Amino acid sequence: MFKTISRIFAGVVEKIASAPLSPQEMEKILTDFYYQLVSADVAVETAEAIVENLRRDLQAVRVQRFSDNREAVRDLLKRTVASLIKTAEAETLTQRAEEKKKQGKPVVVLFVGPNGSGKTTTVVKIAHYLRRRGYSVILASADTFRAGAIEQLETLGSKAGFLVVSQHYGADPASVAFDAVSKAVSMRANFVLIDTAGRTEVDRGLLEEMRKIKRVVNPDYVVYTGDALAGNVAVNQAKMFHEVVGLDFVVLAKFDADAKGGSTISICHATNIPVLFLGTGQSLEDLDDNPRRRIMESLTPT
Ligand SMILES: Nc1nc2c(ncn2[C@@H]2O[C@H](COP(=O)(O)OP(=O)(O)OP(=O)(O)O)[C@@H](O)[C@H]2O)c(=O)[nH]1
Ligand SMILES: [Mg+2]
Repeated sequence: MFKTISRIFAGVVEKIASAPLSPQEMEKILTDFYYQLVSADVAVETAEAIVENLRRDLQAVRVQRFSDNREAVRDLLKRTVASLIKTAEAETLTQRAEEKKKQGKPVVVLFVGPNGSGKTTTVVKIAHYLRRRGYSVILASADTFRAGAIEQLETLGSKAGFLVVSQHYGADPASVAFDAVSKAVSMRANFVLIDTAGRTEVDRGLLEEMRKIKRVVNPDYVVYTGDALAGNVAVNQAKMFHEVVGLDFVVLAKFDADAKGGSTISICHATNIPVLFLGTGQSLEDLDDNPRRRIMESLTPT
């Protein structure tokens, strides 16, 4: 995980800390660093921000001092990345549930994202996470589009012991979501997690449908499930979803398989939407509720 980025970071630390550098030598190192980041799936704007911040911080504390001081350079670089990523606390969800409980209402969370990014798996993992913290959860299968999608959620969800609200293929997803919310109100469930169909910028109808679901159920949160493996494309996809439907949080699935690491950092930085969880595998437990710690730890080579 994050092998490439952590290697690049280790390399730049070594170069900066191994000898006193002239301003020209330092500039050359920073330029190389920039190109290495871009080749590891870091979005251009994010790579620029990392290099700019590092340049500024190095100047602020004077370069000469870093000769043979790897620890200080490493810390500086980590702080640079830490300042660019934005994460959220999972307690946001549970606190909201406590508030809504008083009103006799569930917290409604709508999951959106591109095809195959990990939405359905993430929905069930988060349901499991919330249940372990004492909250009841109902799932809604609002992907009435892709063949097999309803069965997939029903199988995963009911195996884990959740009630899955569904209709037939071709049914209006907003109506499925509405049913699930009504059911949650009558059962006094704490959460309704709505799984939706994967869509891209060319699926005009599907994008409009996503807006309709939002209009009908007025979710507390819209969560974008992004694929950490999608590289630079992932950043543009997330921005597009944000424009069309408005996002509150990002969950980055397949973090375990992201050998480069660039897209994770870039999605955090470029969308400016906080990351709530990281998906770290295919089983129910593979969900990390401390994305900041996990990302920062991954930056150090093992
Ligand atoms: N390694 C790994 N695989 C994951 C993770 N999350 C999901 N997957 C896998 O990614 C594949 C797609 O996951 P789904 O949950 O079906 O994705 P989706 O976004 O619902 O897909 P569509 O409904 O077709 O758009 C499955 O094989 C999952 O097991 C993760 O965090 N790590
Ligand atoms: Mg799905």
